[in-house]
Amino acid sequence: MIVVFVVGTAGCGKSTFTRAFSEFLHRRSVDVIKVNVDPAVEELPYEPEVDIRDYISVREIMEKYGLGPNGAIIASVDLSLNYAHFLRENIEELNANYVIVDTPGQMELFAFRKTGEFVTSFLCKENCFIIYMLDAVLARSPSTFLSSLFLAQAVDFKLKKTQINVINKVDLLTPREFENIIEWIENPEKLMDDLSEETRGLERELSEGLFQTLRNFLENIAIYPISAKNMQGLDAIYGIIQQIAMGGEEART
Ligand SMILES: Nc1nc2c(ncn2[C@@H]2O[C@H](COP(=O)(O)OP(=O)(O)O)[C@@H](O)[C@H]2O)c(=O)[nH]1
Ligand SMILES: [Mg+2]
Repeated sequence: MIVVFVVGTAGCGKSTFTRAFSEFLHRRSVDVIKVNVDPAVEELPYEPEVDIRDYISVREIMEKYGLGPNGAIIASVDLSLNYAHFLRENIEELNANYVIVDTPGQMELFAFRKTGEFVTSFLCKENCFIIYMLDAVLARSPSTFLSSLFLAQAVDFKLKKTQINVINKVDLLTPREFENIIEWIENPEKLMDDLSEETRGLERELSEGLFQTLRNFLENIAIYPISAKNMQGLDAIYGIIQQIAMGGEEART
């Protein structure tokens, strides 16, 4: 069983990707299920086979603990831990080849609290992948691209699983913007040049410092451009997952 957790900032396209990638796998006759672990989501673009909302209701938590909507969302993500064993039983019973786990809208509630580390390790023992999703629209300038990469690294550092970085919504970029991003991925020096041009004074010094911190990382990672909307780039994601899962390597991509 291969388990893929989709993680990224609110609105980057995790749920849309969950739908798109499950459709992609389904068309290849791969047995796939979709798991929603976001207790606060109201509408999903797919029908999950396993759903935390069957166990937790944000509305009930608001009433029971006298919380407002924000407090109830935080509490409900934390309370998900108590139901993780139900999710695991449900997943095991379905015994699919691929499990795609769509994580909470607010990434920080999942990735940077105990919940994320616990749930990812509890639901997956081997062949676990984190698809870390950057939002192309939010990464169009050199400095926003660099800060998105820091977030990707922070998640890798926290969750410690095989992480595949993707940049979603490339269908919304102009050809020029798309070219820039591909160039920054392939040639970090170009990113540094563009950062120097974009920033001034202290900000430039800071961006140079941050760039140097990430330099090794930039030279060793791949970031796959995709569009969950029009299913572009999904074959590359599938290819890399299969390659790592079959090879059994502890690859860092
Ligand atoms: N154009 C475009 N829009 C996208 C893409 N992926 C997601 N969206 C849109 O972005 C918004 C947020 O997507 P959603 O999947 O709910 O994000 P989540 O919060 O990360 O689960 C929705 O309006 C989606 O239709 C994409 O690849 N291209
Ligand atoms: Mg979502």
